[in-house]
Amino acid sequence: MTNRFDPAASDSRWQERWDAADSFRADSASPKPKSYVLEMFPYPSGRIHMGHVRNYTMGDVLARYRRMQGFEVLHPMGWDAFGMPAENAAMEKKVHPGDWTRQNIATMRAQLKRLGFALDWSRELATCEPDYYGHEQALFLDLFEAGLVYRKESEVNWDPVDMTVLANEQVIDGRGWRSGALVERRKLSQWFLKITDFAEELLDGLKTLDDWPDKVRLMQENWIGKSRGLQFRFKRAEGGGEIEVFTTRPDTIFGASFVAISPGHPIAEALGAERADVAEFIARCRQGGTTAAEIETAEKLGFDTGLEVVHPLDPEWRLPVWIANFVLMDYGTGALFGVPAHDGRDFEFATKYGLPIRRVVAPSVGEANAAVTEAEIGAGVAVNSRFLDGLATPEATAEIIRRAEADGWGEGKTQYRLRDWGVSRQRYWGAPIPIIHCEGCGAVPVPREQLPVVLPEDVSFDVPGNPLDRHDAWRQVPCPQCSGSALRETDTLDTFVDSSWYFIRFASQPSDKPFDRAEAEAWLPVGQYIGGVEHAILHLLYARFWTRALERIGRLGMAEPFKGLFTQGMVTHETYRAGDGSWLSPGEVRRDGDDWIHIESGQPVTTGRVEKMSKSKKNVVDPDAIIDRYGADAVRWFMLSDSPPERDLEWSIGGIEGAARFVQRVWRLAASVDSGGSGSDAAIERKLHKSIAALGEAIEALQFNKAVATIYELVNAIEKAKPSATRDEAIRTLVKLVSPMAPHLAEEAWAMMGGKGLLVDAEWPSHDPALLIDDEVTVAVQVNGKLRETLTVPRGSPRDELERQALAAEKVARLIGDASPRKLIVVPDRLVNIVL
Ligand code: ANZ
Ligand code: ZN
Repeated sequence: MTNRFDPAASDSRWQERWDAADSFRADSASPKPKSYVLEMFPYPSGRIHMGHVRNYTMGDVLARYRRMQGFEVLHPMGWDAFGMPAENAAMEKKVHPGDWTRQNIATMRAQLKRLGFALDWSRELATCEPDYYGHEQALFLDLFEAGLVYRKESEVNWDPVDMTVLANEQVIDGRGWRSGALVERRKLSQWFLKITDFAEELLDGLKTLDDWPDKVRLMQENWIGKSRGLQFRFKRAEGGGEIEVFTTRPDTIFGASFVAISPGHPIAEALGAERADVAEFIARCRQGGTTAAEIETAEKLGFDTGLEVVHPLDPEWRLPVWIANFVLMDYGTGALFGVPAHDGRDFEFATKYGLPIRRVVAPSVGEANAAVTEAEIGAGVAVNSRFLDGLATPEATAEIIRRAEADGWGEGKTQYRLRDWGVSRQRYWGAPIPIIHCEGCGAVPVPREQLPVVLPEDVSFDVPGNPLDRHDAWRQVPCPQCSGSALRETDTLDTFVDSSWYFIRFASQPSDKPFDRAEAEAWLPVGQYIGGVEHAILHLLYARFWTRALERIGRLGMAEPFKGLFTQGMVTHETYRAGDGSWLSPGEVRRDGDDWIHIESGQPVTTGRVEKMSKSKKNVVDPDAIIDRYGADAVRWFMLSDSPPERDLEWSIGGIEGAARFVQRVWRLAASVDSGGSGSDAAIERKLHKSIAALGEAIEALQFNKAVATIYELVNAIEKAKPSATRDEAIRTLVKLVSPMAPHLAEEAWAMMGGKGLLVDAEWPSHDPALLIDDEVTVAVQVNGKLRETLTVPRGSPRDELERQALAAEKVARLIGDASPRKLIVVPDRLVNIVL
């Protein structure tokens, strides 16, 4: 029984023991210092994948380590359970989104439990349950009352065949993903959160996040996109009216060759109402998706309105007004002046429509007349710009802003790329927005006592569109204000809202309110947050915003929700293809010498690139099958070992088998304890203390591969050592040290060695700093102050011993010859200087 560790028997035994002892329940009232370790909660897509395993193992090591260090640890798990895949499944498989989601949660929860994560399951939550989203609705109303929520017309992707709104990710190459129809942009009244009110704060706050990766901070900074510029007005040449524009390059004002307005600009719309050709053009612009990227890359389309404006610095200078598809309505003023020589989009536009291209910036004054062959977007000096000529870009910019302000035709302005957050989704499987629309009273909040607004269960997905729109029994309600007949809002909240505050609800979950402030503040901010870099922008920005919004309305006393952030790399795997190009899964192929063979057909297989595990490439490895074969600890160990955690980890059979063998090596050491050794072993003792120190440092820094390497080294050293009491003690400590990574093995070994209680409750070993210091020192030997030799001697060697060795050293003896030293200076452990 003791010669092999048997995960099949052990894993579940210890999981049950931890459960029974409530080992991982986080006590908010505990007097211990608190530590909140959180991994980004999963979307319940069906099954756990290796990426989850890697992510959660990292968090688990940290959580278990902190717990052993004496912290009260909060390490929760839940489900980001609303979202489109559930509706797609409903349409394709005729299952209710709720059934599909809850089934997936059950499967994935069971899978996670098999990995033995130290999670407080008592705090598990699923965002699709009314006891979560009801509180979210209350928070939404809090923000609504604080003026941080508003409604406005905004464009959505409209599928004209399926007659439904599409999410951006459902628009593929400008077409609806199911119908294949060309997508149109349509205006709908939608709900927005005022994240732009926090743009400066969110930007500033980034500076305080020292424990975040620089790249994530930079991505957020770019997303917020602060730019300084000039907002000013062009007078209409026809008399009456102005067109206001925003520019970040006022210095290029003498290079303007046209003014462009968005198809949604009021002037464009007014023209469209009068003229069929304008209306037709605007309609053409509306084709294609609503993403900024799509608008950016779409072919530039323009329409010359025939209107003109006057240049603000030259009353004689007229500029044509065009309607252009690349001008966004919700940025700046929805209008710009085009400078083809110095802006890529303007260059493309001017080239296509034969508009002038005039250089007004050059590397030097001497190059004022160099030809412009492509847009030169960088800074330089102003040329062909009248009174600006010769000024460097920043000075020219400042000068124009100064004049505009002095003469009253414009103002310097800070602009952010960040837009308000549109949270309306025309979907069923989301949190209903708690608003009732009444013809007389307008948009009325659902009274608090009527929350949660629960999603109706009896819906069908036979017809495209949002089933809530067709559900009259649910929709038709009396107006809370006038009691007249009114209709519920049928839009649901963006699922990013759900994930913007779940970490607060984990910390505190009373039933009568979203969270208790004091309890939440006892845990927050999250000490260490771990997740994929794909969430570097939106999720983290929205969660930061939500936290600040709660702070502003006096609900929570902190500005930033996540103190430390770590983004882990992906799990990758080789890909395989059959002769006909179809993908093959790892289970369908086998190795044959240096080649791979398709097991079923015996045909050769081409191996492809190592890529992120994905269903479409069939290069996934199912965690369950691997746990069945090797046990939880081997999987955990492998997830931590081969690569730095921020980098990709390539899955390999060799890797998992190596991990499984290592688990057995530790087991054999544990089994060898008390096999008769007595006496001490100073070398092993030092190795142990160095390992404890190095391991702690590695885990604190989340360098799990280094942590693993430290343990490997320690195991190697112990294996080589002769039996001794020190060795036995080192093995007992080793078992504690591996426990955050391989907790089942560690418990089993601990029990076998006669350890008391559960190992999870043991204290983390401490190291003796004195033992970190090497016992040998290098002593310099100088002759007349010049280094001639070095000695390696035991630390603390006596003076006369140092003198003797120094004088006996070959080089030194040769130098001294027959002379007798006048003086010998000895600095113990460091230096012997012989003065001749
Ligand atoms: C003149 C100009 C000259 C510009 C030049 C750029 C280069 P960022 O930096 O991202 O804030 N712009 C203004 N409003 C716009 C809108 N609604 N849709 C699309 N583009 C718009 O972008 C600011 C620049 O984007 C502005 O500066 C304006 O073009 C354009 F050599 O004005 B610029
Ligand atoms: Zn009413």
